Amino acid sequence: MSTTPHRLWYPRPARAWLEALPVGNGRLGAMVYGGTATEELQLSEDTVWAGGPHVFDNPGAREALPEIRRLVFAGEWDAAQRLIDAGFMGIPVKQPPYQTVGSLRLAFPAGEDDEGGEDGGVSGYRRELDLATAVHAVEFSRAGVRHRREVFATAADQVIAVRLTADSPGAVTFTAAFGSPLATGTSSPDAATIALAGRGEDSGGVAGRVRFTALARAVAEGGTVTSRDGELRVDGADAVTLLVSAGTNYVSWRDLGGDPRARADRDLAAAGSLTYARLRERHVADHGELFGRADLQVPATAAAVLPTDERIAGFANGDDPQLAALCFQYGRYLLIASSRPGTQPANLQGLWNDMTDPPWGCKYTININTEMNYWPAGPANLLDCWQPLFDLLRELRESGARTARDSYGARGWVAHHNTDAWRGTAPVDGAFWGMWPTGGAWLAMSLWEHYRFTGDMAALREHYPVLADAARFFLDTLVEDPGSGHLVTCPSVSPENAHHPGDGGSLCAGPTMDGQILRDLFGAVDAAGRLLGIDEELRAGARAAARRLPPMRVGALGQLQEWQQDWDAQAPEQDHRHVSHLYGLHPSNQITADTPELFEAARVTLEQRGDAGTGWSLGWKINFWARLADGDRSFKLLSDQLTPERTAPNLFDLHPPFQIDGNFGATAGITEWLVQSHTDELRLLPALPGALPEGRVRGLLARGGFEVALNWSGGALAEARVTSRLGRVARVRSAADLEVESGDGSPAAATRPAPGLLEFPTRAGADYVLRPRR
Ligand code: FUC
Repeated sequence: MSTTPHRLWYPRPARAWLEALPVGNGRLGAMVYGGTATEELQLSEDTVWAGGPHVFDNPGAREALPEIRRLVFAGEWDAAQRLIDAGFMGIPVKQPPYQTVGSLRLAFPAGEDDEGGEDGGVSGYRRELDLATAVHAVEFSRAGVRHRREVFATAADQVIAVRLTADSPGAVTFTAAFGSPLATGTSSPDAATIALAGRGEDSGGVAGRVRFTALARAVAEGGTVTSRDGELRVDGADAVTLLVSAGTNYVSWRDLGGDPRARADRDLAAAGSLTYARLRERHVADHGELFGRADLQVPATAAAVLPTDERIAGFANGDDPQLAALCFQYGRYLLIASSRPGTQPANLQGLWNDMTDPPWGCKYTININTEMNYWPAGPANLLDCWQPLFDLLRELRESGARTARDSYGARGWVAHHNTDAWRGTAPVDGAFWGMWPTGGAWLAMSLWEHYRFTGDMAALREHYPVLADAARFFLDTLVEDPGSGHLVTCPSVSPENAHHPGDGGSLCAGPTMDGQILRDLFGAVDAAGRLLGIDEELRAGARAAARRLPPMRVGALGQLQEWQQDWDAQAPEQDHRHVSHLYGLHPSNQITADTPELFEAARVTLEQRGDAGTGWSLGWKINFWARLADGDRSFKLLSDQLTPERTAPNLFDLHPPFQIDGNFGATAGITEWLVQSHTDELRLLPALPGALPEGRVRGLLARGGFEVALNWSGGALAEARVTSRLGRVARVRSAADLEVESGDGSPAAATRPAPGLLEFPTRAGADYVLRPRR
């Protein structure tokens, strides 16, 4: 099979933001339109937020809590909701939004054949984004001159670089200027540079205190460069490198003491000391080091050469399976571009945002969305990209300790369903959506997942306090349910779903998802504390509390109950997009083929909910069906996602509107077709869709410290190569009966403890080749 390049391409410029293509270095990003007469780089910087450092906690919350609990247990949900909305919600009740930097716009002289402002006379146009190099390129001819423009955002040198060239001398002429809804001024600091200064807006009574600066500097070969009153002019150059930098005063969630201009100046000067060729080389190497760690190849059909938007429109025809491989790599590309060590985590739109008031504030919704963003980090071999989430968690431990103390009188830390640049942890958006205390705990499970993939004890030691304090909060706040006697969260919700009509119909005690998350959290704290040899008392408490959590239950319809009570059949929204109680199926491992009744109930639940949903809801269902070992149904959910209704021309997932979680959910789901390790066994091709009979993948990571490469053919495993990083015993499951030898050809000592299970010791650093027994 020849290697298919991973590229998005189009025969015309973008006319709208969702046709433009994203580049990003984790912090600084651009949406590139690829125009010929004009070009727009719509810019984002991940610390440009409205508002400023702020304490969101409601001072009356703690006093209101006993009565809120009483009302919830009494089934007086509407009254409970009124009390929560009046006295428990954060102040203000909405967290401030992430905001756009603005745009850098280039204008080129009109083409000779131009009529009525259209850029006529252009031929041979193509724009593309190469995911392997993270370079955007545009090529076209006009008036006998071939133009090429490249754009990339480099993490190695912290700028966006634009290179404009033409195949005839003196043919590069343009003006460039910044525009921004948040501008406080534009200027020309020197003869080759323009500057934009701006400020984040006030929000809900919180003063806008983020200040930012963007700079653009032209370095021309031949021709002239001038800058006046915020406009840059390049005349008759052979080639031009345009460098864009940006800085803000954001140092951390409670420190705005940075100097935006100094940051932007420093980055521009450093990048400006390198040639374009060198900047590009450093960028391609840096990106490639991450991107190249994994690859998925399936045979390309004729449809694979079509423009990307046509491929999306035609995916339902079933003749373009390679688009699934492109989606897999696009999610990896987007995570690399929006989440690098030292940056903010990927938000609801990753990094890219052209609005001052984007949907849901483009924040961190942590009742599914932010978690989903990071599902690919382990399996798709992007461990480094996880770091911003761990930094966020370290900070939430601090801000959430105040909420735990002031709103609940508890130790530890808590975060509800949403957070932001200011690390807000109080409940927000109203009781119906926001009264969910388990968001921080779910997010914190990523720290334990990191250990499961890496076995990294130093990281575990560093992360442990976040996990331990998350558990302490629940040890202090779980209450005994007067009905069931179990230890439950109260008040809580099963994210965003109502069990009864009425204002307070979402409020409840001990929803199934909370029990599942806390079972995981307590288990992780117990296991981590044991590995580190610390905290025996906390561990014992966590074990005891875990035993008293409500069990998962099968309801009258054969479904997994979403709540302790069998309310599912009467819930007002039977097809609700959240399927929170299947957390136990994915991402957790509490529901597997080893718990057959729950496994079947999870399947029944998914059938009852139906396949329809928002982009991220479909993304989660791709993963659910893969865990249920139904590759065809899982593929069908990807197909439902890959329609013009749910996927934009630029392959951004649509809620709608654009929300990036669906992209990451799809990438994670595709890894689940090929390799699963949630039970600490390596499952090879556990859910291979019939639509992908041939293919190969390399670089997938599995829990236990394994890296896996696979070839398959005729829908069956041909060969697997397992690299052991930690030297642990490998337990491998596959449909075929396998035999194993060491990568150097020597036999490996394997046993078959159960049908379909092969077990063998490994050495750290060694490879093992597995093939079906003949
Ligand atoms: C949750 C979801 C919505 C949306 C929002 C950002 O509230 O229920 O569908 O994704 O997050």
